[in-house]
Amino acid sequence: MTAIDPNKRAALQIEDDRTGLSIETLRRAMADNLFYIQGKYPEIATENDFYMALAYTVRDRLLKRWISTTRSYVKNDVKVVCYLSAEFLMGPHLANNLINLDIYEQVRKAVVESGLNLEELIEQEEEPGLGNGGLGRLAACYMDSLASLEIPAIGYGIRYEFGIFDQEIRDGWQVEITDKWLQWGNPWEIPRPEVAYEVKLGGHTESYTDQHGNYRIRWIPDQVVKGIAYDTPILGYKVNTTNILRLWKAEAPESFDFQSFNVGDYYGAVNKKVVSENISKVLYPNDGQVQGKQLRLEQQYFFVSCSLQNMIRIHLDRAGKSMESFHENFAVQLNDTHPAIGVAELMRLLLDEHQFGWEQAWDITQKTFGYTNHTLLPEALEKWSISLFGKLLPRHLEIIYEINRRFLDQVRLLDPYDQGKIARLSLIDETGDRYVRMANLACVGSHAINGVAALHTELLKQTVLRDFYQLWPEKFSNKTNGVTPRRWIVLSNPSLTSLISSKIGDSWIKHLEDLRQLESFVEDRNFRQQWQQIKLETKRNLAKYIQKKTGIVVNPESLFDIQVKRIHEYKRQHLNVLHIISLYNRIKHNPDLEITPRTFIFGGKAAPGYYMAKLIIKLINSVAEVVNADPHVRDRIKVVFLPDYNVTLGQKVYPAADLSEQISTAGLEASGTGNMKFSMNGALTIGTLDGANVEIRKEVGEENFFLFGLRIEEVQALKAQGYNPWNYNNSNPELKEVIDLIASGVFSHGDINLFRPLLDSLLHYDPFLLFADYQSYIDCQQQVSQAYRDQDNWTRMSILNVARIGKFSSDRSIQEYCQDIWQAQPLTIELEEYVQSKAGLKV
Ligand code: 26Q
Repeated sequence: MTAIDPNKRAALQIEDDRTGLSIETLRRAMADNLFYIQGKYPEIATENDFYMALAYTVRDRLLKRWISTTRSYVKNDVKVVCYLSAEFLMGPHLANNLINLDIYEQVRKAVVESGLNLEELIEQEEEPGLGNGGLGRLAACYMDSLASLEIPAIGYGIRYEFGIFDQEIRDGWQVEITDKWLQWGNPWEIPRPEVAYEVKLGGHTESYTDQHGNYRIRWIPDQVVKGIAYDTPILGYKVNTTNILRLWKAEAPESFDFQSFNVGDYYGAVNKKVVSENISKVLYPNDGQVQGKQLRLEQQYFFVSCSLQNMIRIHLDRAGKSMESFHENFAVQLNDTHPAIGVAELMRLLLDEHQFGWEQAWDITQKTFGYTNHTLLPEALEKWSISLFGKLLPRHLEIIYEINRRFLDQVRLLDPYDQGKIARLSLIDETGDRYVRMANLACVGSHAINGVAALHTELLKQTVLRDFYQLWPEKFSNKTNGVTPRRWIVLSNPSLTSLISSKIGDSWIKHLEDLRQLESFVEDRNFRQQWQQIKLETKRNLAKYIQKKTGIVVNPESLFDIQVKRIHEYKRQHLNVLHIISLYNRIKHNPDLEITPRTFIFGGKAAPGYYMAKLIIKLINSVAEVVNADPHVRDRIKVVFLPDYNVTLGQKVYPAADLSEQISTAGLEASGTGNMKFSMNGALTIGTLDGANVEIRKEVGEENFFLFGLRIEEVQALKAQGYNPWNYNNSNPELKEVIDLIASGVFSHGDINLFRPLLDSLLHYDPFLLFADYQSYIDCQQQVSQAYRDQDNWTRMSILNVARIGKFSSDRSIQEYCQDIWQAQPLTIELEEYVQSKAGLKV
């Protein structure tokens, strides 16, 4: 062996500290980052400083993979999936990256050797709450699966300065606190000030004749904002593929500052900056009711325009590429209608900036886009008043009129006499005030349209998108949602993960269908005992957390009955409450009643302007206050509302559940994804035949699922015939007693008016049919209680739920999207050692 040149030895050490995975290297790298990035040494460092040092140590290990990935994509001329979403609810990155890098254990040891605790450092991370609920979290699970399946992909969205509000409970009411997730810095993002685009707003259009004598349109805006890219690397599980989540921040362009400065209007210049920055300031916290606010349309257009301009730049930067082949290199998926303005924007870019003719531009546009619908609720269908739309996006309105003119001409040829159909298909709603219908724009501008569960897709075809389905049945398909087992089992439930892997190996983490092999252990007593033991251990952990956060002491041996999700009338948290009060009444009537002890756990945020949802939170807390304090109850039932439900809390909650509440009125929950997370962690479901519940029940077996409530056809029939809640109330004494008790003021310190709006709605015009499903729900809960008494058999059912849940991996969903909609192929990424040699660092 020849001696190593001392200069090279120094270089080797630098390289190793950035990429090495041995415990000693990780420990040294952390110490180094603490010093050189945080400017601290251990004696004065805060817990957060240590977290940052570790986060940068992990990020260093992502960067090499990221650069190799990007270079490979360019070299191989791949097709890239672009997932456009106004929301990405990613959850904390640190632990997830440790899992996907497969270095959790090494890092734990390195952290211990530094005198620290890994779990405590992980808890330091403030989660990026850039989404409301299901739709945003789905986008995050899909980013994990795309990378894990080695599919080239970019997630495009908005870098909100304030994400979903933090929730506090004061006197039983929800109080919203601004989410300052960026206050301690974000080590996972890399700002790319050079990746920036101008986005025009307002103004008017003009026509002109270009140098070839063609008639053209020019858009003269009255405002321009600049979008700056912030990139977060998204590493796949045990692969090198590292995709990008690219979020746009809005700023004022320098030119505007400069103009105002020249005329001496310094204040005006600064003010323009403030107005521009408003666009990416805050996430709209309502996930149902749409409001038609101008700022929301500005947000949507802003991120979509930046994203499409970015794709075009990437495309044209590739040697020999022209816009004619754009759709061969980019598949753009619209996550609901929030980015649907992209259809008009791509048309504008092709027509006005790239001088395409209409037919060719339209052909490229339709081949580029796919549209996923997430709701059937009419109030959630986005529409924008023509006047607002035309004021903000005058050129897009012209383009939409032209799309509509050509589209409706085509419809008239097929069906000239059906005026009703033409009015329904039109991109413009002219039934009253005129509006642009974003779902219609998304449908005509896409080659593929999908719902998010089998039932939901069927309903879409029969109801809101019926006319489009009749026109283009071939465009429609179902893509049942899925969730990533990396975050929702491996990361959140490590004990269950080891038990499963000790029996069947760990292939299931990438191929969730392999969990089927667990079926052969159902009759293994020892295995069942271990399974039960793990459930108890996770329940103890949650019990500790509950006590720390709420002061309520719960019994880990009781049945943990959990409903966590956004608070909505259609999700019927208040039906759950009616059951609790029914049990309470039974105990009051018969103090020695033998009932299965239960802990009812709720969590979820209400949209700040949704009064009824906030009243439901108040009701839950009020019932909790009375029930938990009543000595007659003797701890047989406990009610807990966990404040500030988010991804981090979800990771603690799903593993600890015995019973998962999925109790929406049939036909109203498009899919649900929490239902999948619970089941994956061995909870049994009580649920209606709604959304993905239908498919979950089919997979796990009807005997392992607690079904209740009206079916969709029965809901429709009941509504057609006229639903009369009074009939149920008057003929069901137990129900009447519950309602009367709430009305009496027992839960509101004697205030008989507090819950009146809720009771009025239930008794007079409840579209969610609580009373119609009440008895069926109560009976079904009785069966649950019975079943739970046979712990051994309950455990069998729990194991079978996990063994048969494989279909609901987001890997399966993404594979279906790739095959049927995106035509995207995987590309295996090899680590390129010469990355560093180019920079002159390799020895
Ligand atoms: C729209 C316009 C203006 C302001 C806000 C919005 C907005 C924002 C978020 C509208 C809807 C949302 C979120 C919807 C959502 O989360 N839907 C859920 O999507 C899940 C993933 O497909 C499904 O599992 C759920 O069933 C569905 O409710």
